[in-house]
Amino acid sequence: MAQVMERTLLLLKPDAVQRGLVGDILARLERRGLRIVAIKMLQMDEALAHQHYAEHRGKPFFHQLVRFITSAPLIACVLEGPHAVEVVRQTMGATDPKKAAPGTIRGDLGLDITYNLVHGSDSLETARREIAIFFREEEIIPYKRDIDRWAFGPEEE
Ligand code: 3AN
Repeated sequence: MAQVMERTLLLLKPDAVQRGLVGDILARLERRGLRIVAIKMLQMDEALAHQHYAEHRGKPFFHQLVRFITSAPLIACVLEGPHAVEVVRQTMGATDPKKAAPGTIRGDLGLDITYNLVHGSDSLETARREIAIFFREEEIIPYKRDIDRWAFGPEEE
């Protein structure tokens, strides 16, 4: 059966970098079977944060969120695989780590709703918009792995 291949944006937020959890978090998603097709470290400035979090402008937590996300470097990556958007969201756990299920990234590693370690696109449409904020097309490297047929199922794309 043909697989629905998707790309999604994952941010390892400043708290993940500061706490030395980058490897742990990426390992969980790699072990799940997803393929990293782009990755970089950067520090977001206010303009980029406003663009990325445009949907939250006006909400009471917006300024705190922008202050946090711009406060230190983060890692941005593009992950690819069947149903990647849903798989990443599910592996992240609920937005509020207090409510996130054990076994998820936030449920295992987080406590606070602002310092919640990761961001993942919430739909395919959002993923396209968010990936374009962080990566130029030539920074995304399409490739196949020998294990893809074992991780993705018998047929890719
Ligand atoms: P998610 O990161 O799970 O997609 P969103 O997109 O609803 O959640 O929220 C984006 C970010 O805004 C969250 N990761 C969190 O840091 C922050 N946030 C969301 N809701 C709240 C809230 N009620 N109080 C404080 N911060 C919040």
